[in-house]
Amino acid sequence: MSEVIIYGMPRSSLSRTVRIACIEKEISFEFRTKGIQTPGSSPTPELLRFNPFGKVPVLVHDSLVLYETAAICRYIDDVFDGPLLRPVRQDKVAHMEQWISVALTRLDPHILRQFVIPMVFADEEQRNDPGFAIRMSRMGELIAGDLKVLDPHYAGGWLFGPRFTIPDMLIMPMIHYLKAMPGGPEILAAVPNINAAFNSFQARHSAAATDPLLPDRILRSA
Ligand SMILES: N[C@@H](CCC(=O)N[C@@H](CS)C(=O)NCC(=O)O)C(=O)O
Repeated sequence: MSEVIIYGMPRSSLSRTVRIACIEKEISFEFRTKGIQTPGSSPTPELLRFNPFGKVPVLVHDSLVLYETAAICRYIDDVFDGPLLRPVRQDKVAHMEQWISVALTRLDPHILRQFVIPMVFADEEQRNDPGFAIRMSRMGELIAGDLKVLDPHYAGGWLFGPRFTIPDMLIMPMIHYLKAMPGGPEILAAVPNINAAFNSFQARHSAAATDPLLPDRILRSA
C-alpha cells in the first residue's frame, strides 16, 4: 500500500491527533509542514488545493484527499491493519462517536480556541485589560465544569478502559496545552482520572514522537 501523507502544523493539536492515530495504528506516514500554513496567517494556495476551508490536518493516500480530523482517524482505523483505535461493541462505538463530538464541538473551542490561543497570542495591551482577565477566568471555570463531567469516564484508564481510542487521541493533546497555561494545573488537579490518563499519555511513544515542544514563550504566557 502506498504511503500516507499528513499535511499539518507541528503545534496544531488536531494535526497531532492524526499523527498519533497513524503511530498507534503502526503505519508509516510522512508529516508535511512546509508551505502549508503558519499560525495566524492565511492558508497557502497549496493547502487550499487540498482543503477549500483552509484547515489542517489533511490526509492524502493514493488518490484520496481527506480533511476533518474525525473522518481521517476513522479512515486510518478502517483501512489499515494494526491495533484497533475504537471499541468493538456497537453500543461502545456509539459512545465513542459521542465523545468525538464532545471533543470537537465543545472541548476544542473551549480549551483551544477560546482559552489557550487567546492566552498565547494576547499582546501587552490585552493582557493589561481587566476584561481579558475576566473572560479568561470565566473560560477556566467553563473548562473545569466540562472536565468534571468527563472525569468519571476516565476512571478505568482511558474512556474505554484499557483501549486507547480516537476520542482519547483528540482530548489528550488538548489537555497538554491546558496544563501549560496559567491555572491549567489547578484545573487538572480537580479531575484526578483525567490527570492520571494524561500521565499515561505522556509515557506513550505516540505522545513523545508528536510532542509540540512548547517554547518558554508559551509556557510563560499570560
Ligand atoms: N473541523 C476541523 C478543524 C480543523 C482546524 O481548526 N484546524 C486548525 C489547527 S488545529 C487550523 O487549521 N487552524 C488554522 C486556521 O484556522 O487558520 C477538523 O476537525 O479537522
